[in-house]
Amino acid sequence: MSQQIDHLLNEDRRFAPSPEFAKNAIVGPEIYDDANSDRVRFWGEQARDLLHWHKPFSDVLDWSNPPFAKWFGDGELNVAYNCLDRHVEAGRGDRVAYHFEGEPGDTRTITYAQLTDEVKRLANVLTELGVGQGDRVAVYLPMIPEAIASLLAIARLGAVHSVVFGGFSADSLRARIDDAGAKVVITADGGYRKGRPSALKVNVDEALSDRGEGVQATVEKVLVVRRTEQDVEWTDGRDLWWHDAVPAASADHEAQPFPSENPLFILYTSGTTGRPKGILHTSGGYLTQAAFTHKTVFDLHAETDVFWCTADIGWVTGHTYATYAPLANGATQVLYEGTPEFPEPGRWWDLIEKYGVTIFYTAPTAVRSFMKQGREIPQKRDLSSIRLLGSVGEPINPEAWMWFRDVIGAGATPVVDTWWQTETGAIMISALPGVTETKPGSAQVPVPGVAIDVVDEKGDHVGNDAGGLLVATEPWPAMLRGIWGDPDRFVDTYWRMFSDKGYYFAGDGARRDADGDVWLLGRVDDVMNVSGHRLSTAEIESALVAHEATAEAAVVGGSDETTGQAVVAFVILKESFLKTNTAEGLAEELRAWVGTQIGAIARPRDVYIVDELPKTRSGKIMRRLLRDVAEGREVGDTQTLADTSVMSVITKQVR
Ligand code: 6R9
Repeated sequence: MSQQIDHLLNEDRRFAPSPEFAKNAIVGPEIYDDANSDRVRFWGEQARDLLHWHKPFSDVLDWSNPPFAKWFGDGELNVAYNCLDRHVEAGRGDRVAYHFEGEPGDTRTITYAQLTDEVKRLANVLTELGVGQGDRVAVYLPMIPEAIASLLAIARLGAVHSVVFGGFSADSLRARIDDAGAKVVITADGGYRKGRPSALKVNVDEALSDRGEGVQATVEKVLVVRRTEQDVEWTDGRDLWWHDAVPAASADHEAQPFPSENPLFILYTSGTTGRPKGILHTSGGYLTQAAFTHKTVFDLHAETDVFWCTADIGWVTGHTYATYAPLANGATQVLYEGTPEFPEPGRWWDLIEKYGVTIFYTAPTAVRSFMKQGREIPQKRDLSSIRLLGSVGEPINPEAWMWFRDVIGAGATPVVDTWWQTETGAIMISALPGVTETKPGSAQVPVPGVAIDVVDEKGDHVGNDAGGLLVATEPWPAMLRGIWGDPDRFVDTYWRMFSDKGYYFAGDGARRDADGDVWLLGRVDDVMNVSGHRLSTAEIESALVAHEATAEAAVVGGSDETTGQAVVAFVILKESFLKTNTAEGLAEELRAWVGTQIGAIARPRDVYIVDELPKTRSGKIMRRLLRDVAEGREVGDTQTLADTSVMSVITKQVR
């Protein structure tokens, strides 16, 4: 990491907003003073300005029982009403909500009026299926308009969605369905990826089958979208087709108000243990900060902009910036089902040209893979509609930032690097494009109304030109309200570390430069970041040891040119298996195994078969040393190892 820090500290390029951009910007520099003068008043004003409250709130923040916050606690609203009906009622029903493009090239233009209509019908169907306030509904869908409609219909009923990424396995889906106690699952026969129909319904069937002795699935109904027309198994009485149920339902549905703190969604994310955490978000605070950051960080002019966030709804970025925030702000978006490379590497640029995308929000891993393919590909398209670029998911290295600005942004477009997490719900650190002089590679400053700091292990501010841990020092509206079903884990994971100060511990390392701007340096815990997706070392280790051939396994994140980090596994095999198989064959089998256990994104790039793992005297695996091996470095200090010769054996076996 020290090499990386040196590199970052030498970064002295600066890009001030152009006068034209600043002149037309939604907000100016005064917003910081406004927010800093009284943070709580400021958020109260944002909530009133940006949202419709069925019942106005009088209390902005209740922080009397930290870390359990209540924002706008006595107010009532309906999240879907805010995203849909109010725009239609204000005469904006004909505005396009989504330009949808399927991977095979099918398209649909969906206006706010049409989406509202579809959501009302679906809300009636879900009501019929017994879904009401507080019930959990699992969503396992590709990036198609029905996915967006599902989230909104569930929210409309005051129920709670739990989206499971379509790339996750049946086992991962089962664990999430069970943890949340979902009553209904919404899925599709399949979706299109890389030119092929992938199967989804079959995973739902598997997740709901074979529950074992005495284990009752909570799922009563499965609603199935027909997308690929592949054959599916059918369970009568449980399964129903979307195209039978939804069009036949009434399009009359009045949105009821729910308390601001009514749960909106659970989203599972990897932590430092093998068990994913169900991050819980609620309604009013989440939607306020989502809408506020979308408007200010992306300088949204809703009448003219076309916004495209490339994230899948399986991740928090797809929740906040491909669904809730843009809809709350009445924006027009692009929704694309497939991968950037299909049918050929310029697909995304074609979409930008075709739909006149003005604001483009994606991940550094995508930018780096486009860099590899060469600038000729985007340069063949007309990308002149773009006026703002955004990055999220992992640190963006200065070279990728510059390439993004130069090649995609014609050397003139502002780039905002936005730091946030599933837990924070919305953007926390970012430049404001009409205000901030940007620096390639730095997320820079907290957004107005958010208080963050970089501190040492005791929680003391490190000052400028120093590194430490990133914390939030004050509650923020979109903050997670807990971990589903596990309040102790919530307190332990995020609030124990700096409990005397009451700070939220983000799990990221960061540095302040001489100006006090923040540079994110990656996770400080056993969480990896592969292509912007969070994966836990423990989760993959437990998948590996679940294979009959594995005796022991250790997983680390090794740096990777394209994906940021890559999963690297060190595995000790059971003797008996080595007698009948080759090490190479078993390594390949284990890679595939992790793919089926968790999902393709978790599949290790490398599986090294070794005889031993480096352990301390107390038996802890020293991943730091394995990371040195994975990255081809000189192995660091081995003094605390129980057996100091282990590392030379491992190094030999790997090379
Ligand atoms: C939104 C999202 C969160 C983790 C976070 C950090 C990394 C996200 C970043 C960034 C540097 C950025 N991260 N954005 N690191 N610069 N702009 O990605 O949520 O999937 O929960 O991941 O991603 O390490 O802690 P999530």
